[in-house]
Amino acid sequence: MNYNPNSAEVKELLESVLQRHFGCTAQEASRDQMYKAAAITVKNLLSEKRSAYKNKVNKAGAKRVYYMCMEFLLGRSLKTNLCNLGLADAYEKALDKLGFKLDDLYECEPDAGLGNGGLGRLAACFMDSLSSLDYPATGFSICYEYGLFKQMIVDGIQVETPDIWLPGGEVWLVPRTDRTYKVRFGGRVREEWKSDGHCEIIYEDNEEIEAVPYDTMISGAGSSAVSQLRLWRARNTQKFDMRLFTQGQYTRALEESTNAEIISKVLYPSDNHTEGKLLRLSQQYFLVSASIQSIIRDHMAVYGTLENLPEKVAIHINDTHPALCVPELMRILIDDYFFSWEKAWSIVTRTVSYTNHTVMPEALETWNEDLFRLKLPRIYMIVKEINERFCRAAWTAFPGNWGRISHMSIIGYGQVRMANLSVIASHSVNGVSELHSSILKDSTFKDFYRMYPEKFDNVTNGIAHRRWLCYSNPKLASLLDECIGPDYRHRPEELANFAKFADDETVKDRLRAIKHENKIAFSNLVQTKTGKKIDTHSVFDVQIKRLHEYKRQLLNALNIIGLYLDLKENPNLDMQPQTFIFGAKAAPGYDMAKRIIKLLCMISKDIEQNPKIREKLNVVFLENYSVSMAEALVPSAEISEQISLAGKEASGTGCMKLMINGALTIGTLDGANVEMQEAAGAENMFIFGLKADEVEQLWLNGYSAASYFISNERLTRIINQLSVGFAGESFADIASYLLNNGHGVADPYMCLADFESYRLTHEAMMAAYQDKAKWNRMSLLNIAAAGKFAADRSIEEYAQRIWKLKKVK
Ligand code: 26Q
Repeated sequence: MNYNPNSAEVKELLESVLQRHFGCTAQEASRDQMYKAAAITVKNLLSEKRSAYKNKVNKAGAKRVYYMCMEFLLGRSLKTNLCNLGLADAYEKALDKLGFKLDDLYECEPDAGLGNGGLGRLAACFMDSLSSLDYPATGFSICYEYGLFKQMIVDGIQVETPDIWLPGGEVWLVPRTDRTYKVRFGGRVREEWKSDGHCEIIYEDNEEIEAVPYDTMISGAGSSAVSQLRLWRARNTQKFDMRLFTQGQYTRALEESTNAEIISKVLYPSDNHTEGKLLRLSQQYFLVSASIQSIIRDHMAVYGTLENLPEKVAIHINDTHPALCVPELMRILIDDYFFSWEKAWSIVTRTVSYTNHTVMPEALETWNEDLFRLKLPRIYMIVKEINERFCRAAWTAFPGNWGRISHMSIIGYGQVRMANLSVIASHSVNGVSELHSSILKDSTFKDFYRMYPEKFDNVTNGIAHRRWLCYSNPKLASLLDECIGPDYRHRPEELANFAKFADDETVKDRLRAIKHENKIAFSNLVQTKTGKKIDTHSVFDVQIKRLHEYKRQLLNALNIIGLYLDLKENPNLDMQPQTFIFGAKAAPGYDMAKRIIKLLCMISKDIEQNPKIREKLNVVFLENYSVSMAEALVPSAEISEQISLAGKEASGTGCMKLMINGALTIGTLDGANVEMQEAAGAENMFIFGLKADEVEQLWLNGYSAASYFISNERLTRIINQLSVGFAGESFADIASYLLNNGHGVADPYMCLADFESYRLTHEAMMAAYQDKAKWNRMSLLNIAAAGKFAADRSIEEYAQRIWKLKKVK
């Protein structure tokens, strides 16, 4: 098969797909039909390429990784695939001949929003690198009918509507109805000893749900590998009740058949927070059971034995959400293949590895033990046995130390603790930045670290730099091509060579011109979408991420209110015009997050009504922030806000996307910021605030928000203004949250403690912005230092140290 069609061949492919799928010619086709035709041709090409690659992997007997994750935040696929495959030119020309613009077709594609934020986007970036680096990989997740909700802002209030992505997104999926598996829930289990000495597990009154795979192909850039992402959809196995059907109760028969299908209906829209919902547990087991069955089937087809599983298969659990992989694999090895417990445990623990993505206590998953036992009776028996054996081993390691052992056990106080299960069963446990990994060792998993120090590792996160730099910021990419050659596209560490141009005035001028062009392009986009104008001569100050108290959008707002008051007092104040741009979704049930969105929107509205202030200060809250919106915005950003309370943000990856596009960071020493500063040099970043250990200390000594309020006159005025409000709405509730929260602690994320340091640093940043030459130099050096934060580097580390993979070319 020809994986490299020229424009004439592409034209033929498109015409033939249009004819076959839509019965129309290119002249008759709508833009949407042409987008679908293009997607189908690319999908076909990738399928062919994938099967050739799979044959090679099988022949070589190469080890593969299976990346298990409840979320893959893919965004759009057409552009990445065409660019990765080097086909964008051929498609552009072919479409030109047919009367279409490739750029218009890109806009027809809905985002595949099958994730909340960082964790899901990381999974998508990792799949890209795995393919590009020729590692055999499969991702497993759920084919949610509705991805992350769409956000509308109505009078400053977030309103959620369903994300109906399948009509435009389905073209990328290949349903494999020939490869379905059954997943069991509920009922009872009985053990029955057979005359040949083995024990049979009998299931009674349980529910069976069918898992149907929908496969999508993930291309690599200039590689022979194509990875597969397998998304499971739930289907009812109980057939129609024909009796009801013939009695004319047509709709009731239908209703009953859709019951099981709610499992893959919708993505839970909260991140860094868990609620022990039964449906979520069902989703997790559904993903895990179908995926493990699929892995075993494929492995048996090639090797005919499971003895060598750890040599040929790595299973990675991305956070604890798919941790049921452990008991599910045990179940199959023992119940279906009759392995002894010891043998099965040895296989499982050499196969499974785990990444932790958070240390926030409310995000560590636990399940009610009774609920768990009722929903997953056989899995519960296995988890209980794992726990008993673990506790015995821990007793040997820490004799007599009951406190420590009960803290480490999987089951305790009526809860099943998924993080403990994950650590105990994995051969590798890693955090996602240096700081985060050391917090895991020193605090979250301290006791486990003493018991199994060799398991603990760090792999700092990275981003798909081709998507986030080369494809979304083509002007900057061409400048880099000219200066350092195109090798950085495959070897991101080569970006370091760009530092040689730090004193080259022509290059720096061009860098600045590119930033300005990107600002104009983004502001035009906002104008066509919303009618709002952004002043392209103001500095673009950007905070884009999920809305969460610990990320402190509120700290940013407090500083903005300070500037607002300055301008109210003195409208002629000599000040660098600033536009603060926010993009953020709040979990639907997270009231404080929604209040903060409202605050930002009302400040924005208030300023709009104030022509004098508007000249120098603007706030833009972008509705429905998404991967595609990030791709449009990031190239235009000049300031990157990474201002979480130190010790709370495991890594952060938005910071990397902004850095590689030349934005300068204002941030705390949290997550990946620490390593960004090491890479770029302290003189090229704007670091402020408490450090993680200082936060810890202040917390232990008793944090008093009120003392900052009283001693800082500016802060007093700002917080009083919250009560007065903006555009007619008071935010006294937020003022009291900061000062004397009725329940819990006032200002739990210490906005007030970091305020003054943040304000001064922001001011210093504005001063630096006045010196254009200096600013451009810093921007250039940030780009040059961003190579470390490419997902290619992260994946090489996982592949070599954790998964022990070899490339198959
Ligand atoms: C769990 C149970 C029930 C419902 C929802 C959840 C759930 C869902 C998503 C819990 C957590 C998440 C997502 C967490 C997440 O995105 N964490 C981020 O991961 C990034 C990649 O490593 C890091 O860069 C961020 O610092 C971290 O916040």
